[in-house]
Amino acid sequence: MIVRSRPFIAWFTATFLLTSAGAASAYHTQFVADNCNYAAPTATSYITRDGSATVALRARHEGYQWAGGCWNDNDRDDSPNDPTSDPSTGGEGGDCSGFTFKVWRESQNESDAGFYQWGMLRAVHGPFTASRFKAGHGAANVTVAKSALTKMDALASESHIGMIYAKNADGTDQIIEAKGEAYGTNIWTRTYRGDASYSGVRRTGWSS
Ligand SMILES: [Ca+2]
Ligand SMILES: [Ca+2]
Ligand SMILES: [Ca+2]
Repeated sequence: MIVRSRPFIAWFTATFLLTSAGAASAYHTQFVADNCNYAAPTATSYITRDGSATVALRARHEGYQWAGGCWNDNDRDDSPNDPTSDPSTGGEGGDCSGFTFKVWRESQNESDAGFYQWGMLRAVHGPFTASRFKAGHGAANVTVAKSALTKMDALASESHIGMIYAKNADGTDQIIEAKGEAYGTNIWTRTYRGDASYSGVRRTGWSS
């Protein structure tokens, strides 16, 4: 028994240490610390719906970070399985409102409706929660009837916001959104338009 137990203990210890190391590196992947920057945004004179869709698509298949706003474009979640609802985990991705803020080229100054291009790896969330977008807060944002919504407008509830990538014939939409820690950022068919808890929101000033 003694002869047999020693390898078992060694195996168990090695496995336990590997498991612990894996868990430790999944939490605090250091994505923001290792990859992101705080460069000033580039002021631009316009915004187009097709251009913003292209910007949004780069975030597709990347991660989700509560209160985050920095991602790369390698089509994998570099920071999976972080604790949820923790703004300090420093993982890859925007949250729903941070993603919308960047795609809509908004200013951190809420009274400025101008266009500011933020780099993909620029860590920024902006001042708006989903609830505040829903209420049309900020000079750049207005509420609109859901029937008037078009590509790259948004549907927002008190706790979530997603942008319309395409409308489906049956009244649902293909929504591009930073959905959550377990889901990342992607396009899904959603019924937000028919859901009374969601309202229509638009970024003002599209040139096309
Ligand atoms: Ca991508
Ligand atoms: Ca990634
Ligand atoms: Ca994450």
